[in-house]
Amino acid sequence: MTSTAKALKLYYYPHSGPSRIALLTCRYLGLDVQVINVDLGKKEQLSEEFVKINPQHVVPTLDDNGFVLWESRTIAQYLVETYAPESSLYPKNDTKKRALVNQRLHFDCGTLHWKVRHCAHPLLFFGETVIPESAKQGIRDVCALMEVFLKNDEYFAGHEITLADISIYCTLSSIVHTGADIKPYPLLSAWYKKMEKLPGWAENEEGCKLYAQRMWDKMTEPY
Ligand SMILES: N[C@@H](CCC(=O)N[C@@H](CS)C(=O)NCC(=O)O)C(=O)O
Repeated sequence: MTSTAKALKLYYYPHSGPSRIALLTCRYLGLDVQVINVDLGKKEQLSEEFVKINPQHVVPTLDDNGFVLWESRTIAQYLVETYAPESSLYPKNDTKKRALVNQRLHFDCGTLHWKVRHCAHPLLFFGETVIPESAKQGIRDVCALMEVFLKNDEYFAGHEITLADISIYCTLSSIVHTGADIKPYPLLSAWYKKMEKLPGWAENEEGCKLYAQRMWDKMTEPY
């Protein structure tokens, strides 16, 4: 781990979609953050130093002047509530709007992220060399569902970008870079293209490329 001092520290690994959710939220809000790389490939998360900070040893982990927090979407919510409470990223005054953002964040964490993991984990951790067809079907199913979510709204929780978009984008882009095709879903594809304007987009791309390469290194046939 390498570091230079700043109040806000983000323990981060670029391949990790959840890490990128926290980073892109910082970038969107223009926060001055010290990004500290924790190389999961080298198991740096298990170092005594990091486990002392986060006994669950996961990235992303935020350290805000001694206040330590993990879970990417919780970090994103905390950052908006603390540093930009008026931001439309996480609507404050309209409980219905905020509830919709929350629902989409839980959808990302509990559904989309798990579908992506179902593609990745057999290869990354269990010696498989081909993404199971059931996992690819899971991605198609969840894309079809997201197409429905976008039927009436330009973004995932209304007509403005919210944390839901950042979160879903960081998760989905990992598997798109690996080879999943979202062209059959026109609304999702159009939304995905719009996300190129996100602050920190290039950093997300960089991380996705590393993630995809790690997958391709294990794959004996294309996605
Ligand atoms: N739900 C968590 C997931 C965090 C997570 O599992 N991070 C992985 C990388 S994507 C990690 O740090 N794994 C290392 C470990 O469990 O030791 C979040 O959204 O932050």
